[in-house]
Amino acid sequence: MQKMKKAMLLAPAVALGLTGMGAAPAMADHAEGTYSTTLGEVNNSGATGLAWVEVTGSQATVTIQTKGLAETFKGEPYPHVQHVHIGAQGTCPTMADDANGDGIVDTVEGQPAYGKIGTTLSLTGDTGPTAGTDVAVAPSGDAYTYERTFDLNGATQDALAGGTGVVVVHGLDPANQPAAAAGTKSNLAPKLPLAATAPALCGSLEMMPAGGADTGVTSAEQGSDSGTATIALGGGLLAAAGAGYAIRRNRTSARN
Ligand SMILES: [Cu+2]
Repeated sequence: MQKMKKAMLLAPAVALGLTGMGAAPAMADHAEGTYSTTLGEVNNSGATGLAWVEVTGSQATVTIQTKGLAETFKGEPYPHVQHVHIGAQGTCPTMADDANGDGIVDTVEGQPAYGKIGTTLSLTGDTGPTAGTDVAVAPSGDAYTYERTFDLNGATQDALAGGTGVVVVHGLDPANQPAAAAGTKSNLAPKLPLAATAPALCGSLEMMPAGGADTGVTSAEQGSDSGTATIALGGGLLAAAGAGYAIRRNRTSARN
């Protein structure tokens, strides 16, 4: 009798998914693993980069290295808003996606390929889509290493697990772009020129094979408190790393 009463009391909580030990772990773990991508240029930005997303439970540690991005904007370090886009093809746009023919694939024109913002890769604070155009929390300059660990929202976890997560770094140098880049306002942040929010780098995140080739590239920790970390590079990514990246985590950009 006592047992049955307890079971009846538990039932509604289980149905609502309120029990910590119930269905939750399976949901939380489905995206676990390390995802990586080589970031390729969009809009002839001339930039290059690499990105990793290590998911453990609901936590993600995101590392992004960039080179060759726009350096300054009105005399200040150029802010590069960056996101994990989700919910579309999981691919990067090409110039063929320049729907209005102005010579620039803007952020909206890229959405059929990479989707909308799932996670904002900000330096501090909110990592949701609403922080997407907040240049005050974006890494900046022509080359940076970004690293941050934060709670990854469910929609982005789902996209990673489904193979539709795409890292996009925004912000073009108007000097290297067609006139529309400077003369047209952004369709995302109307106070900014189109170039400021148009994509400059893009890469589709793919899960790295578990137990895959560990090349033993060990990060040189520089004043970090997180201990020694090793980035196991798959064969393909290692080739990309040959583009001249020192694999290191010096937290020059992420300040939190
Ligand atoms: Cu974006």
